[in-house]
Amino acid sequence: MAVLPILRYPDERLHRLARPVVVVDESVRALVRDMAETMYAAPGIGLAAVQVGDPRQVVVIDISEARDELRTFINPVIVEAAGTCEFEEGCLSVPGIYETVRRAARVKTQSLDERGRPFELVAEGLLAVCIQHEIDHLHGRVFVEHLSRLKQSRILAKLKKQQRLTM
Ligand code: GNR
Ligand code: NI
Repeated sequence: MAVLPILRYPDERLHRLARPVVVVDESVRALVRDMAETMYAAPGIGLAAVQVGDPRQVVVIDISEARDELRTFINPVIVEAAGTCEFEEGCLSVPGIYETVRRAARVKTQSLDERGRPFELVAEGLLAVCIQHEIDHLHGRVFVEHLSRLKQSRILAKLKKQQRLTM
């Protein structure tokens, strides 16, 4: 097990399309374990493999208070979406930035679990927000890309300043 380094926006690798997992084997399960450890250490409520530089369609989420309800989504797709909601989001790849994003209020997803078995999940509230945020990552999209261009350029300027201060 290992805590992996998390890529920071605007890293070009965060904008690549993730590839579907063909066989859920031990290497995928090893990635899931490292991603879970990385998410809990951060701490965050979700993590997509692209954020740790892995091109596969793998997501882990745990929105529980006790941090003991790990959910794994392999090749997740949204098959139904309804309603809209607005939620203040953050991202481990965009540290220190919190902005309101509008998304579907309820989604139905189809995925494989860590044993390669298909499962469906109907989600609402924070879980629905988080699943959409993570599936965006698999499509090379970071949450700030839902914001106005003005907000995006302010965020980029702020991140560049942060980076100068920590160098
Ligand atoms: O830890 C996280 N918190 C969060 C809060 C509101 C909406 C989405 C998220 S996901 C984020 C972790 C992360 O960056 N996942 O990709
Ligand atoms: Ni994120």
